[in-house]
Amino acid sequence: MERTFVIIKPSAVNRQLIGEVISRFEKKGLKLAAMKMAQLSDAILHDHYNHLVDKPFFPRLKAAMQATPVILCCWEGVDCVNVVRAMCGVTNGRTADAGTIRGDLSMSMQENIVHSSDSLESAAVELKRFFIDTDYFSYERAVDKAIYANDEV
Ligand code: IDP
Ligand code: MG
Repeated sequence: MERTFVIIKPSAVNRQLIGEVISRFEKKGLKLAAMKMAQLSDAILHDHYNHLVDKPFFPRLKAAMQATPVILCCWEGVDCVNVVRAMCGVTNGRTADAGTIRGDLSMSMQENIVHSSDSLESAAVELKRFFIDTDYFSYERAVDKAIYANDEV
């Protein structure tokens, strides 16, 4: 089953939205495969936001990502990389569609509640960066048979 990587950012932790974000993914039918709380180091943020390290706003972004511990999650489901990305909405909370996490919960480009992997390839790289093999759980839920038709899984 496909897996994607999510960070529930300090903007969500500070605003007591951890449960709201997890609840949206859970209600959608995605399955939690791994989850932990972490204080992100300079080194891991340089890797994770490597495409942004030369931007003028990077020091501010790094400080914002270190403002509180974050929640790291791996969600599992059919096509879940694209499903989760669509549920998060575009980067800027002010332009993200209503109904998305950022569109409903954020007014900011930087303080946008959640990170999610943007492709299958980056999901694999990001999951390796933040989790080790023993962090993952494989289990059956009572609802699993109600989430997909037989030919979808
Ligand atoms: P994404 O999170 O939608 O994939 P990216 O362009 O990969 O967006 O940027 C990563 C994160 O960096 C964003 O979620 C946001 O928190 C922050 N960021 C991106 N562009 C800006 C900016 O112009 N100003 C401030 N923060 C930004
Ligand atoms: Mg990105």
